[in-house]
Amino acid sequence: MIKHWTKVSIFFMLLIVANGCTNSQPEQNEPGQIVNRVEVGAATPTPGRMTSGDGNHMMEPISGGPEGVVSTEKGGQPLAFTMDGDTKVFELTAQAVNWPILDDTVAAAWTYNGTIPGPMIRVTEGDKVRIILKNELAQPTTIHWHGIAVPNTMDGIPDVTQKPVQPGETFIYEFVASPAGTYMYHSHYEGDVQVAAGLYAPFIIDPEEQTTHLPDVDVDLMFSEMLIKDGQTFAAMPMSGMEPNYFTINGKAFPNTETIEVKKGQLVRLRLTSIGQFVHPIHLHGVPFKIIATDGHPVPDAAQLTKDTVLVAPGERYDIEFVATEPGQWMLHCHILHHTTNDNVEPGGLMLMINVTE
Ligand SMILES: [Cu+2]
Repeated sequence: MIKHWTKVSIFFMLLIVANGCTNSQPEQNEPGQIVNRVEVGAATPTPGRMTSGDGNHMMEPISGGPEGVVSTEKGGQPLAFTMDGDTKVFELTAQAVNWPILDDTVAAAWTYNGTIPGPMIRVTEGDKVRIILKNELAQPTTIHWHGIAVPNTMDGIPDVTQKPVQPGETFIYEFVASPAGTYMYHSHYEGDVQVAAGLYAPFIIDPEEQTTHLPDVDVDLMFSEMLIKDGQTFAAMPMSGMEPNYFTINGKAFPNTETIEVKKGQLVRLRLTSIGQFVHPIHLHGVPFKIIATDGHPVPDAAQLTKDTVLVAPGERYDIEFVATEPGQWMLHCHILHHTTNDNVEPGGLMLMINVTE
């Protein structure tokens, strides 16, 4: 009798196990998800560390690169990639450098690949991309793909969607680039310090099929701020004692900002991006412009405002276009006029020239 019940029990146990197997879900292996390359931390209910918890930490000076070595590189330049099957593979190294924002003013900076902004990642909508981040900073970091529709595990929020990438560690991000538009990538670990220190860069996704007129000149401009006093660099922020005294376009303050060269009659697209912690009403001299995209998304023709000034708040992108009809040296600048100074001396900061020639 006992034997019989044992047999019945085993039979039912096997039935339950078999049933469990047939009901179990197949393993998810969606494109863009990390595939067992790096251990990803389990999600926790605590919010990600967007700001420094320790107030004193924010006030510590940024540690620069090797003493006496000042970068001569240009920021925001297109990053080369290699192909792994149908995936475009990009490599980024988070590293400290000494970054000149003016001929006589060098900031201590944390960067991607040694420049402010970091290198531009530019791909086509639908491309599979893999970004290998190596952290050579003295502290943890992560990357957030601002505005891009990435899988949650690729979103770069420390202790929520991934473990922070510790000094010396490598982390692999992988996703399908979508939708088309003007985006950026930046640190999301103690962002108030790390973004201000220079960990930001442009990310452009071109549409698969170009439906609008392609611009003749296409320039991405990232606005930020810095606080440099007594030869030390601090993370600028809207907080007493931490207010910036330098303002940068693509990592440089006027007159070291890039001059945009344009031929008369050319269509110019400027991708205005505020990555710092202050709002910047950007004003164009000479001709009005149309706002053709907001935060990466195209604005329908009938809704495109014609303006000469557009307020770009932290995190926002405005793609503006205009035809350069008048030859001359035309200025683009922030209209909070303190932002056009270098350490309180005018002219400086958020200004650049658009040189229109015949
Ligand atoms: Cu401004």
